Amino acid sequence: MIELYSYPTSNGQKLMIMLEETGLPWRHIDINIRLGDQFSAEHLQRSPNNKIPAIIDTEGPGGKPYTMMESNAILFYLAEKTGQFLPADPAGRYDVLQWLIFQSSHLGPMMGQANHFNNHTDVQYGKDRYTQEVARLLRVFENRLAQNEWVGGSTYSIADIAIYPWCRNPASLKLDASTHPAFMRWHKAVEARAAVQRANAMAGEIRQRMDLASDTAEADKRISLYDTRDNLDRLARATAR
Ligand SMILES: N[C@@H](CCC(=O)N[C@@H](CS)C(=O)NCC(=O)O)C(=O)O
Repeated sequence: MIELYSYPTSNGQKLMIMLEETGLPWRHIDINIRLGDQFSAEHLQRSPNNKIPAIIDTEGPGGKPYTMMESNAILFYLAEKTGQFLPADPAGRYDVLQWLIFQSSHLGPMMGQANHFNNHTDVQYGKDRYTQEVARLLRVFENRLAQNEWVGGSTYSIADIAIYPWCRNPASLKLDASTHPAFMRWHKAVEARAAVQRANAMAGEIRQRMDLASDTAEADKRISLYDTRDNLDRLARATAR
């Protein structure tokens, strides 16, 4: 059984898709990042960086429970565990690994910064810098897909699973078939997969449940994900010896 400690953000959703794709038995344990659950002592044991998602595989390596953080490392782990969505040949594997790291070190962080500056600040410099960088990265991605059916090459892989939730809504990224035809072809193919559709539906339900919990919680329990000034103190309090 895979226990997924998460919230259905893009990084959470990619693991829901992978778990549905592989057919592994799994369950979702709500970590409400809008209520600060990521700073609980229990969650920090699973995810020392106070983030979601994390997993516990109750039958990990050697048949023992195994705990992991970092969504793309988890994708890699689940791919190796099941022998799915990661090519067996070395070149194919490294192709997938490159695009997996492209997602976690470029696309994800830059989209996060663009969202922050555009929707939560008045800082024009930050808005321009990150909006332009995201547009550039999406052009890199379009160029890749113009030459390959899937991100990693000729087969659907964990690289597609890692990137898709970040691009679920092409219109919000100003992408369409006239400017990004290869992306739109890929997006349609990903969304045609039954596991992706199941995971998307589940993500909607889980988000509704968790957002209701945080919206109805007392005001002093809620935290703003866009105001990180108290996060060092939160971490220090939770890990004080
Ligand atoms: N590189 C990490 C990023 C994880 C991450 O940034 N998680 C966000 C939600 S998508 C989070 O937990 N935010 C809560 C916080 O920063 O307090 C991964 O891929 O797992």
